[in-house]
Amino acid sequence: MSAVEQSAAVDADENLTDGFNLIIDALKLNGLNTIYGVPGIPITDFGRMAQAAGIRVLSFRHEQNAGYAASIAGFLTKKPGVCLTVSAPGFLNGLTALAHATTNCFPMILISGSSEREIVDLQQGDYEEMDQLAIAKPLCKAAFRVLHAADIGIGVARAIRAAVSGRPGGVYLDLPAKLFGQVMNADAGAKSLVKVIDAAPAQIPSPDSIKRALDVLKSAKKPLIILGKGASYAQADDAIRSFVEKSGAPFLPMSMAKGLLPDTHPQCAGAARSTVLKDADVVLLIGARLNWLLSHGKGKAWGEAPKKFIQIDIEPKEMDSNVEIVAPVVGDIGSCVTALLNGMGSWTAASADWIKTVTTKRDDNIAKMAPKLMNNNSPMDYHGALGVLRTIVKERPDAILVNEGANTLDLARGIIDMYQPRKRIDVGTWGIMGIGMGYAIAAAIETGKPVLCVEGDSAFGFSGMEVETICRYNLPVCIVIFNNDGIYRGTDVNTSGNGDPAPTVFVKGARYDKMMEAFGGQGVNATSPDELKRAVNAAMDSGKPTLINAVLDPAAGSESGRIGNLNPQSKLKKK
Ligand code: ADP
Ligand code: TPW
Ligand code: MG
Repeated sequence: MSAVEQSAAVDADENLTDGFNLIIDALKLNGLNTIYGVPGIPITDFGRMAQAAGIRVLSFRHEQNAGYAASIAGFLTKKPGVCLTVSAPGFLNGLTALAHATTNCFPMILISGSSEREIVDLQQGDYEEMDQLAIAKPLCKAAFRVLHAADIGIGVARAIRAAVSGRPGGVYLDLPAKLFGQVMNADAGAKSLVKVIDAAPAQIPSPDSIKRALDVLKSAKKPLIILGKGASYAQADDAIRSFVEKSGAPFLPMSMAKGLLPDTHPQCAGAARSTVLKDADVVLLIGARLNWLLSHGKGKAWGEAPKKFIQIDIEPKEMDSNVEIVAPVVGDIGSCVTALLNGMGSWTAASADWIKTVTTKRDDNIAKMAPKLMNNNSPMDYHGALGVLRTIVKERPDAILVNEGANTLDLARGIIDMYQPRKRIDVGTWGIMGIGMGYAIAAAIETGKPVLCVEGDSAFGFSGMEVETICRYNLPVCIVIFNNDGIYRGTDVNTSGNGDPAPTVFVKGARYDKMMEAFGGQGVNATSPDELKRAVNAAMDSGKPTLINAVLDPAAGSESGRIGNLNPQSKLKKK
């Protein structure tokens, strides 16, 4: 026997542990107490053992939904959300969510079982063979593989640090099947575990960058503060609010930053978006990228007036990504905003004229919208249905709102005011369909708050099977489906004459509420705003899993909601 074999040999009397237990211990040691996943070879027993050891294991119907759940758990808690998948196909199903987490700067760890290295690397056709590590790498922030039980502690620690430090993102952790059963001395195993100290260290901005930013902000006649989902994520709510209020500047919340300060705050410019983007002279970005969602900081939406940009972000490479940033402030948002606040001294708030222009515009827009929101049409239009939901969210400000669709997304985002931080979660940077049920489940699990999902009928379809999961765990989730018979609208016709439906339309008069009833939840068919209001309130009061099929006029939507302009157009004449 060689020395290595000798040391690996197991003494019958020795106190032992194994890969299964070490992974569980490593997760628990670091406060990762929830796993979202789908069981199967080689992780079925791992799920059972994790559950027995006190980890909450949420078993989904599809890995993509489990992955989205983990990603938003990361956003809501600042701890990496954990998703657990089986090899090859399960891994690939979870990978979309890992890429989504990375794109959205949410901390997440995708843990996947994998086949044996020896067989995968020789491409000998193992069960669910795939070189998962190589495939994951370009789609996430970091990717690691653990081959020895003694390295599990380090592997999990590296995954956690990579996910939450600096700009948060998705991390892949590859665990080959053999690792789970690997045995080692229990004391040595316990010693090999790592409790990560200060996983996301504060990143203090340089004093120069703070001074520069304050000088630029002070010079502004028409300042604007844009709050992004990085600001929500940072959980620096009080500092942000104090800073915004002291500055006196109007603020514009990006979708998932709504509620950081209430949408009804006197400085909120949400309903005067085009005015503030066009006319502002100094724009301060806090945890928001100048990507497509902000028209890259240039072009028509930003008007003719020259602008100076100040940007706060933890990622230095974000600066100057689209336009020149005259005052980059690199650091974590809590530290940066606090430093700005401390440096403000006796601040002269933004000019009264500018605030008046913005609030007048905002109040006009809100007044114009008001009567539309009060209609009681049947079948419903978006405004009638959303008018009701807007009031319900106002009355229940601690509920979490999940929102996806095209018209259903754009109109709900504009109409439903949010009052508290991190209460609105939606399609994010990619405008992705399919986050709905995964987000709803994680929001209920992580926060214990009631969840209201406002879903386009198409959007819902991407994750609809998870209504069974919602019923199985008896979660306080109320799903409202804006059923307009299709993608954008239900009125398209196929001009070919072959009898197929047009590509964007679904079965007319579908009853999604019956899906919920199939699993013992509450299903309701609502045909008017009054019925919708009653059904949502009943669901929120009872906390029972509920699905409301809200019957919308199939002609109510427009192509691609608010972003129809992004569709390429054929220059040729239609035949
Ligand atoms: P939105 O879509 O709301 O505009 P983005 O996802 O584009 O927001 O931008 C979020 C930004 O916030 C990212 O550039 C990310 O690096 C940054 N960020 C995330 N967390 C922090 C933090 N704690 N401190 C500083 N910046 C952060
Ligand atoms: C993963 C493309 C954008 S919006 C949408 C699709 C399919 C559905 C819109 O219809 P819905 O809403 O939900 O019924 P409404 O109110 O306008 O009728 N695949 C993915 N992501 C995206 N964004 C698409 C496709 C898309
Ligand atoms: Mg629809």
